Amino acid sequence: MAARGARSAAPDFHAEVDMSHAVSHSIVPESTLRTSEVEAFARDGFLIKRGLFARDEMRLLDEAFVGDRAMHRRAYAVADDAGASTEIALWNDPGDDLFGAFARCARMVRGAEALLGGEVYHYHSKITMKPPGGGGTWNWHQDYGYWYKNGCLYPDMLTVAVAMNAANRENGCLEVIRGSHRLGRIEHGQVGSQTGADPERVRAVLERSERVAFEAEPGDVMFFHCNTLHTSAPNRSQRPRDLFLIAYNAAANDPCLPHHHPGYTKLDVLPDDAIRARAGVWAGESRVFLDPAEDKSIYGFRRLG
Ligand SMILES: O=C(O)CCC(=O)C(=O)O
Repeated sequence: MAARGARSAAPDFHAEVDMSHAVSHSIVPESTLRTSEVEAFARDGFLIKRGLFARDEMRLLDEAFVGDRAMHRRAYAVADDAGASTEIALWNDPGDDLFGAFARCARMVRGAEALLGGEVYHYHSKITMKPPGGGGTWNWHQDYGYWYKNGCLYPDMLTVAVAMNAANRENGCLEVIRGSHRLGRIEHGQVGSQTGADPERVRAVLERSERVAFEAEPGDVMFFHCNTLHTSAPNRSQRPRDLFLIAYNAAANDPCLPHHHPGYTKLDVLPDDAIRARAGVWAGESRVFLDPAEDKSIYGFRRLG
């Protein structure tokens, strides 16, 4: 069978993979995911892995996040439908520092490959921040509501959300609708300054489906499909709520349009111990952050730095 996205420089073995059935079984022997977990992802559109990252690894990440001032200076705020703002810093190149080690380590990449059925590359990384007593709503959306417009032809993409602090409904944890990836792509339009899913459609889906809160401890992760509807509420607590989100695209799904995220770029996968080996290694000013002015899928932003 010819590989889809054939102009991709992806390795040949993808020619054997029919991505439309990609989530039904694992072809990635190095993955630590069990077949039952791959099946759960195919059924539910998400998979929660508790403690994928150890406490000491999360302490290193927290130290980097607090200490790396560039991350905060280059963050920007995006308004929700109620006029409150939620904050984000985003970059395309995973890099070779501690943040890059999380995005490139085998636990993450091989997991994403097991769930998407073949090689993936790093599409982008971001940290979304809701400070104590603040932060707005991420209105209901599918990530593919954004990424479709970027020329990603197939929904063979996913995001891994890494909880950086304890999260529950009070501080605005991530919430998903079980099975909503099977709806296909819903119409998206402007909601506040965000791209949001058609609110009428979301209401109807919510009446019929289970809403699941990703209540988490640091180091817990949720893999979720790019068509899984998700949201998060403002932070009504006195604790921060920060989420490290790493998006992967199937190598065979090289976007057909140039846009503000990369096309297929071979990912140099690191062993899992690369995180501890990069303790205190932060890219700082050398990281190239996305300038939100380049992002056509948001309708306004406010620079924070
Ligand atoms: O930070 C969150 O709660 C969700 C962020 C999100 O959905 C996104 O960046 O696409």
